[in-house]
Amino acid sequence: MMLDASTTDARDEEARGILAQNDRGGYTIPTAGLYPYQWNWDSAFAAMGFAAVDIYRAWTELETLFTGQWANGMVPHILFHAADDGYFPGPDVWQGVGPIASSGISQPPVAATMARLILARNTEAGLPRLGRLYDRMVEWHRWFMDWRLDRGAVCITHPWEAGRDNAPDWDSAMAAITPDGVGAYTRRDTAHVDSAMRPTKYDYDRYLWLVQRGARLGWDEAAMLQGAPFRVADPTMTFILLRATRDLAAMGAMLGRDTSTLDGWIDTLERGAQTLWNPELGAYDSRDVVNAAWAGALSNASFLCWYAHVDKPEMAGRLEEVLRTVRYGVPSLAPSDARFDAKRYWRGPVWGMMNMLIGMGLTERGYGLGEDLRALTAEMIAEHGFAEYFDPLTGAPAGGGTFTWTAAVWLGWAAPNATGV
Ligand code: 2M8
Repeated sequence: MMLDASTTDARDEEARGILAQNDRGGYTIPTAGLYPYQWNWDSAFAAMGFAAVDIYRAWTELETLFTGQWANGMVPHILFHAADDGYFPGPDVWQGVGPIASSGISQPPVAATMARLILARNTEAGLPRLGRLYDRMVEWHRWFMDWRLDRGAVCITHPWEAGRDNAPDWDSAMAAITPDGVGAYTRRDTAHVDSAMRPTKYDYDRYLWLVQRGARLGWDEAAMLQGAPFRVADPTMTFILLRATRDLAAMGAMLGRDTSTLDGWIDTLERGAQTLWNPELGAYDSRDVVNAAWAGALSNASFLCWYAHVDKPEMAGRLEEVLRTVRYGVPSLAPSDARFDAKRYWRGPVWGMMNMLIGMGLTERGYGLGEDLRALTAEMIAEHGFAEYFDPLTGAPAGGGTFTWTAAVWLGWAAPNATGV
């Protein structure tokens, strides 16, 4: 379907309005109410969206994110800049040990890739800003290489670290946890969003149990590694870190830096990505390191392979199969999987930013499916608005509304007028 100019213009305007409305001065919240703080990968997407409007504001978004970087290089997944009791768990539960109140885990490092896209829009304006961020980005990537690898693949230590919170990828690892002593708590997310679209209490008990363990150990990575109860090698992290490290190396070369360390990391991560190939599933999958089990999940993260410039001929066929069963792009889980749930968060819905990363990769690798995915995402947003995520069968909006990364994806990639990717 071709989008008409008036619909496109109206959505452009709306998307710019959402970024402005969620801007808290130097950083952007994902959406008011449900997520009132700065989230790591949301912010990187926001920066990419801002670049279509104001290139300087785009760099500021990334700079604010890195003000939360810890001494060990980690960049937290949430920065609690200003107290807000609409979100749980807050800073008192996390007890982060960085320069500003934060969580104690990270999130998929899309920042270097988004920085490279922003830089390409205006290199002259961007180079000095990048020059100040570059070493911090390298230190963050080094932290992943030091603390998160298993056979070269990147592991998560908490479902929230992958950003795909309740994906079936973590089911075996979550089942092995007995969340004793977690205590009473009040969730805030289900006050904002229908609980059928959110993780269950079973999930939340385990999420909190893992947070409490980290806080008790002062978020000391060496201490947390001993007897680690949750460690899953994940395609989201592995493909995204591999891609981001390539982009960081390319930017390092532009700045005249020695990138040999980054080149070594790229080799390691390329080998690591191959350890995520599950021959039984015939696709990239998550690998539970503690319990030595495959997830058996054909997810949207499986299809990030092209984004990391990792080609496997079977994957295009797998993607076509999945796309035939849905309306609007890559669902977070293949509908043929018995665990598929069209509205429940990372167990079925379509996410605009995942469509973007997959689509970028496909286009870069010469697959026409990349443009198809862009057009489908544009239609989905034009018809159903700027929701957090969408039912892949009907497009019905789900989760939070007026969502930053959906607006950013529209402005930077999906919209007919977008020129950012
Ligand atoms: C969701 O995760 C947060 C915890 O980090 C939550 O549900 O409370 C995920 O979709 C995550 O990927 C995203 O960054 C965050 C904010 O949009 O929300």
